[in-house]
Amino acid sequence: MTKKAFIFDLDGVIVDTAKYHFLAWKKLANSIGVDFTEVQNEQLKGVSRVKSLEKILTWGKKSISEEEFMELMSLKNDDYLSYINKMNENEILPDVAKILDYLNDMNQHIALGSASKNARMILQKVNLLNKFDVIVDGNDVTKAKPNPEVFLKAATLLHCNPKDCIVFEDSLAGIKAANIASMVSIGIGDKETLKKADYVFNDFTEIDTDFLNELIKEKRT
Ligand code: B16
Ligand code: MG
Repeated sequence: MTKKAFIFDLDGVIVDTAKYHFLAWKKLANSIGVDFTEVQNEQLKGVSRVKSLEKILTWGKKSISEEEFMELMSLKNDDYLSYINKMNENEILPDVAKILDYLNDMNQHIALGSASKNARMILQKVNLLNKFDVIVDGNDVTKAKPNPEVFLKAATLLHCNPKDCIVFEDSLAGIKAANIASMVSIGIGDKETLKKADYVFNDFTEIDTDFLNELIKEKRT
């Protein structure tokens, strides 16, 4: 049987760092007189740091110099890292570790496909770094999700056909990227937001081994 590659997004899938991104962006935006809603925040999920700030500036109709742009990105990241530094294994989302172990026991490939430049540090903090065969993060790609570069790079590194890859994602941008790459897309989160996914679950506690076994066995042409 062909070995499948299970590609996990990080923020919002393995750990709930999405809430820390939200807090840090909100604080930064407010400091320059811009505000945005939780609904707008959905558009920041899965997209790069640069793209996120560009969106916030567009929402606030602000234009700033290149130098200020770099300064704001660094302020946001410093604030975000203050949350990350306090993370530990207790912040791994329910049943994620169990599913990683099961896929490992079933001898499947396991990869990370994240837009975050802080991905390795976060995995280290929650003690999951050694669970991944391959890590592709924001330092390895030039095109942000919904461009499928991050997932295709993981597939290439694992010598896997994209059709044999399964992506777990919490963002609409990430689901679109998986679909464009012809991978199986599994949304983790809200059914309405992620309706473009092949399957959607609220969280990993809803995913059982029967479902995983089906994905492992499935032959896609
Ligand atoms: P950083 P993911 C993404 O991670 C986040 O969802 C997104 O909100 C963030 O802007 C992006 O990483 C960049 O993160 O500032 O740490 O480089 O969901 O693709 O794992
Ligand atoms: Mg995410």
